[in-house]
Amino acid sequence: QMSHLPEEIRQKVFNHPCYSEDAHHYFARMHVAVAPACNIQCHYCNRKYDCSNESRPGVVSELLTPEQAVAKTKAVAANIPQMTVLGIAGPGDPLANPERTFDTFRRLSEEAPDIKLCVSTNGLSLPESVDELAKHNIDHVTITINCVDPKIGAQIYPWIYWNNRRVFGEKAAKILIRQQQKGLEMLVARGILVKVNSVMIPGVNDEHLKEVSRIVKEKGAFLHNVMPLIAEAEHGTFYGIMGQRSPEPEELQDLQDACAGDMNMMRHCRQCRADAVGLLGEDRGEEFTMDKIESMN
Ligand code: CLF
Ligand code: SF4
Repeated sequence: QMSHLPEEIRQKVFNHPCYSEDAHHYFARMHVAVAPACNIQCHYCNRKYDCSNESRPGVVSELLTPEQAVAKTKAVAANIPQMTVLGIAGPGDPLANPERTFDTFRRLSEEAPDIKLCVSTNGLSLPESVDELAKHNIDHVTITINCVDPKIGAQIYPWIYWNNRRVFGEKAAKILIRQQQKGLEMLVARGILVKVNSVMIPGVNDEHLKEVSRIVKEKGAFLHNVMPLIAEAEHGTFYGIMGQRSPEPEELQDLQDACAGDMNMMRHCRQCRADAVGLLGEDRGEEFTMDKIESMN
């Protein structure tokens, strides 16, 4: 998969466990859950759990202050030598918590300069955040883009919080889509690598995601990660309650194959917790809870 990429991108992603399928056997990532708030509502989220734009729903991460996040990063880096990437991916939207997110990045770029920084976002606040992201040397951003059509968007996002008020339905979806696309273009123009995540929702955006894949590739995203919706009634999400089904593994694979004609596809995503630690699929978060870190010193 890496061999399809231009050399300059290959240099940047060879040790990023999400961005290179080969790398995920040898290099580890960690997440720090410093971002509790969110500025939109997705029908696959009930906000009690980690942001499902990047994570498996139904999981609750330990919320950290930026200071605790740095202590955790140092403890993990000292114990897991393969640790190359730190991501902020929740439990809400990192860019809806700009003080906490950027304070964490600022401290880390000073105190742990060898670690690559990564962030994932729903994209609503992305355009206004691009300068700040570039300033902190973030060279990888993930945007969750589930649609480019507001009619479909209105079936996924009931509302967004925009200019201090709630906006609903297609009007909301239109603003979100515009911000995501603008953010994508701005990041690419700065040379910041963009991966796009999409949640595959059968009967809602499954066919549409082929168009999404084509468009984000055209705009310069270098990797597309189509993840399955996980909708279970006990998670209390709108989709869960409404009985919306998750895709079958074969449906997901067929869609990934259909998109792969135009785009590099990620197929090894593990839908990590917002406080995940270690190699993908080997979550060592339990070893690095704050009370354990404090007792290490
Ligand atoms: Fe984390 Fe996400 Fe960065 Fe990776 S995870 S912020 S890009 S460092 Fe990776 Fe986990 Fe899938 Fe995310 S396997 S959920 S794609
Ligand atoms: Fe939930 Fe994440 Fe969607 Fe916000 S962006 S509503 S935290 S899934």
